[in-house]
Amino acid sequence: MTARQSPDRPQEQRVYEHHDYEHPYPPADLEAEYPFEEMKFVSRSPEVMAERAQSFFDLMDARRSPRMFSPEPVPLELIELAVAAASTAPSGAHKQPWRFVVTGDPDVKKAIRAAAEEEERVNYLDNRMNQEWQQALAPLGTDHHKEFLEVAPWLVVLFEERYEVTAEGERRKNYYVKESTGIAAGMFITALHNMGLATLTHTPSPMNFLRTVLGRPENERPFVLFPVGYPLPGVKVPTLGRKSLEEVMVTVTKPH
Ligand code: IYR
Repeated sequence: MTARQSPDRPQEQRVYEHHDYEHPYPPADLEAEYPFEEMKFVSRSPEVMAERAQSFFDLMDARRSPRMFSPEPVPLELIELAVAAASTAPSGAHKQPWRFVVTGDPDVKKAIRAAAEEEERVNYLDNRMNQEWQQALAPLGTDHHKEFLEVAPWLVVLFEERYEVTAEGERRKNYYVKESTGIAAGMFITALHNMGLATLTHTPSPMNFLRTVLGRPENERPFVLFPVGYPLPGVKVPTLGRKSLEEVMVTVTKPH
């Protein structure tokens, strides 16, 4: 379908075209100092929007987190594209305070597995996770074995960049680091799922060992570890429902 035949409609055809802002953005003096450009935006018909909304929901609703991965190799280019997509995430003051550290090296993966299993042994077997926590995990059946850390072709460790270090070695503050990195994490998972790869949001705890094993600097703190690859054929996942829309969304119709 060419752009001309597309059912998407041009911006000018929207019903509500104008609003005269009292405080237009950007103010002229700002635009004189910093570069601005017109936002590109694809305007779509309600029918096309509904179609896309439904198919995106269907896609996302089919995402699951396997705990056994296939050793089948995955081209690094796919991981790079997922990271690039994740890195389009909005972030505090546009600081993009994240780093995706990627390894497929068997020795690095082995070291990560060993350290993660050691921590988890304490969590599960020495009850560092209290009873309530362990009971909450019971339906998932997780334990201290983390074999997937060696089997999955790629491990991607997402670090939050607590502060930036400039080329001159000076510290610059980052803002809303956890929120920004969390959004990037969600977009990474979405990008992987959309391209046909699987991942598990894994949080070995505590996970500071990842900084040491991966040789990352002091300003980076591990946020989440993603084994990435194909699910082991036939792998089982817990039968889980999802909260209904009524449980996760509230519409407010008048001021309180
Ligand atoms: N970090 C442990 C425990 C664990 C905690 C939560 I919350 C989970 O959703 C799953 C596992 C582990 O990785 O096994």
